[in-house]
Parts: sequence; structure tokens; C-alpha cells
Amino acid sequence: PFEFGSSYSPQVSYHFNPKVSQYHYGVRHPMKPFRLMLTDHLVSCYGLHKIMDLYETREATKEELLEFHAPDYIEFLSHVTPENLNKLPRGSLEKFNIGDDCPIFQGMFDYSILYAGASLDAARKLINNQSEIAINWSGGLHHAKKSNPSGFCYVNDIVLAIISLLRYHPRVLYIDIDLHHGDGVQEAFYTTDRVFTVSFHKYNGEFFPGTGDLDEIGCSKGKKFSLNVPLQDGIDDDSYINLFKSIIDPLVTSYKPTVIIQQCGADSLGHDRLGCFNLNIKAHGECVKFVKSFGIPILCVGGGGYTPRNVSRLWAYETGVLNDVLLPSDIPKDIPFTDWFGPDYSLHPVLDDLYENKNSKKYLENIRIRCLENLKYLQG
Ligand code: TV7
Ligand code: CA
Ligand code: ZN
Repeated sequence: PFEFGSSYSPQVSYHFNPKVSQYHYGVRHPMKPFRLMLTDHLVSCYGLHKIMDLYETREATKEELLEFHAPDYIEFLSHVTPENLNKLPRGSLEKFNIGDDCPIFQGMFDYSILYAGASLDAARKLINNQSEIAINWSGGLHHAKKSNPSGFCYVNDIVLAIISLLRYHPRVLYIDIDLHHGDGVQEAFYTTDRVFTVSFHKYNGEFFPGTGDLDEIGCSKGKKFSLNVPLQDGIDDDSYINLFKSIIDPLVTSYKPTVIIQQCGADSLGHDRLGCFNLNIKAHGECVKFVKSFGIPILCVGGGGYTPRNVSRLWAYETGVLNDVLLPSDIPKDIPFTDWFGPDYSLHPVLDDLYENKNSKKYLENIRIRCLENLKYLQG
């Protein structure tokens, strides 16, 4: 049902547990785990299941979570339920930042250990050289901190995966193209030169999570090993791709990572319910294609994305990109939930012309120059 590209196709593993898509944050909450089911259906209806190694993932253990998270936080997460919420010691909800963004919903801990287990399984396949590209669309929850949840993220599967990769890899590169700043991952590795973190995001000092300005570059041994690319509303395909390539190319060439974690948050697409960028699916995918072109092992995770029909289109398209196959534009007729993809039933609905591009040529050129300035240090 698809054409193979001309370049070489790597061994790709796909890590998913359908259970993870059955959880609900709450009726009005924008994060919908159901989008993962939609993605999985698209991936299989396009026939991609047949060319990847498929793994039904396991739950992360408490011991694994404790590699990053604080014991009292994991103790709290694993015991709190919607039923016992009101009987907790005074102040614990405030202490652990529980609220509308990160509610205590039915099965919240099981959901968390499922998406984290999938990233750990994916990392393990790369470590064992059983896979060159490992995909976990249920992961990418980049805001979770050591001792609290944040921005819809309870445990930080990316940080946990990187910690496990660091046992075998000298240098890990983390690339985050979610609309939001990858603050949890940046913070976890802010003082080390063994993990380079780079995030592209909307930034104005107020937009969640409020961090990610150009001057956040890491500290002590990690100084110059964090990079932030703050952007304004309405960035379009060409500006984003050009900026992405002109930063990632010298970064990979000079840092020489031995493995890359690519976070593919879909809220940077046009028409996202929480978004304000104008990217089309092909442009987002072009960034992933570019990262793949270096031939370095990749752990690919999901992240944000609040318009489920576009999230699933994007991640199915990117699963194609990572397998070097070009998917036909027509959504397969036999897909369950087919109505979600109407009226166009196309993999590439036009997502442009929503926001005015507030990133002037001058603004972008300045960002690019200042980012490249920070990278110069790596050559020395
Ligand atoms: C990775 N934006 C996560 C991105 C996390 C963004 C926020 C909401 C939101 C939450 C809701 C809701 C919402 C329409 C949107 C300052 C606040 C404002 C809660 C209402 N509708 C990722 C987190 C961000 C929850 N949070 O990077 C329940 O929008 O801006 C904020 C913080 C305080 C809390 N309130 C929002 O993409 C996965 N939240 C409706 C119901
Ligand atoms: Ca980002
Ligand atoms: Zn996001």
C-alpha cells in the first residue's frame, strides 16, 4: 500500500500497548489518550505494522521511576486515587501540584507507568542493537519534574529513557519540536555535557511553562549544552524547516551524539486546539526526516497534540518517514473511526493560513545567529 523511498531502510521497532489509550484525563481536558488508538489504527491500516518489529509494551517498575523521581512523589502518585483524594494529609495536593492541568483521574498511575515502560522498552532495543529506530508515540511527556507533575505529564519518560541510554552511550542529543518548551528534560540534564537538549517552542515569558529563553544555556559542566529556540505565533513551514536544519546540522556535526531522542509533539501543527503555529504535516515530518538522515540511532516519542485527527495523521506519516516509505495521501477506506478523517479523508489536510506569522525575517535571522554562536563552543 506504499512506495519505498530510494534511501536505505533501517530496522524500526514500534512500541505500543493499546491499554494506554483507554485512560481519560477528564471530559473537558484537552489531552486525549484516545489519539494514540487513532494513530495505531492509521499505522496498521497503511500496512506499516508489517515492516516494523512490533512490541506490546510493559509497565515501568517503581524502581525504574526512582532513577529520576523522588521516593515521596512516587509513593504519592502510586497511592492517590479519585476516591481517596479528600482523605489525604492537608497540603499534599498543593505540594505535588495537582490541579486542572494534572488531575488525579481513574488509573492515572497505571497510565503513567505504561507510557514510561514503552519508552524504556524502546531505549532497551536501541541499547541491544536490536533496532536502529525505536518509536513510542505514547511517550514524550517532557514537563514532569523530579518531585511533581506538570503540564499533563506525571512521570518523565524521556528523562528515564535518557538515563538508561547514558549507561551505554557517551553523548545523547535531545530534540524537542513540541509547541511547548521541554523544561523537564532540560532541567534534569542542565549541569551535564553528556546530554545536549534543544527545544523549539513558543516563548513570550508567559506562555506555558514560561521558560525557554535564548539565555538558558546550561550551567557548570553543562554550560552551552542546552539550547533554546524561542518562536512567536504563526511560524510557517519554510521558516521553521530552514531554522531547524540550520541549527541541527552544525549541532549534530560538532556534538557527535551516539543516540538521538526526537520528541515529536504535534501541537506545533496548524489548527491545533492549544497551538498557535502554522506547520503542515509534511513540514513537521521534514524535520524528522532530516534527523534520520544522519544515520544515528533514534528514539522517537510523541508529546503534545490536541486535535486528535491531525495528531494521528502526523504520527502515521512520521512512522512512514522513519521507515523510508511514502504513504499515499488517501486515508485507507477500511480504517475504524473513519469519520474522524472527513470530509477530505486525506493524510495532508491543508493546515495553513490560520495565524499571521509574527516571526519576521529579521527576528528569525537574529535567533539563528545567536543559536549558532552558542554552538561554536562545541568545536573547540
Ligand atoms: C506535552 N494549556 C503539554 C502542554 C501543557 C500545557 C495549559 C491548558 C488547559 C487545561 C485544561 C483545560 C486547557 C484550553 C492549556 C497556567 C494554567 C492555565 C487549567 C485550566 N483547558 C505538552 C499546560 C497549560 C484542563 N497550563 O507540552 C482541564 O486549555 O497554561 C497552563 C497553566 C493554570 C491551569 N489552567 C490553565 O504538550 C504533553 N493548560 C480544560 C480542562
Ligand atoms: Ca519544544
Ligand atoms: Zn506541547
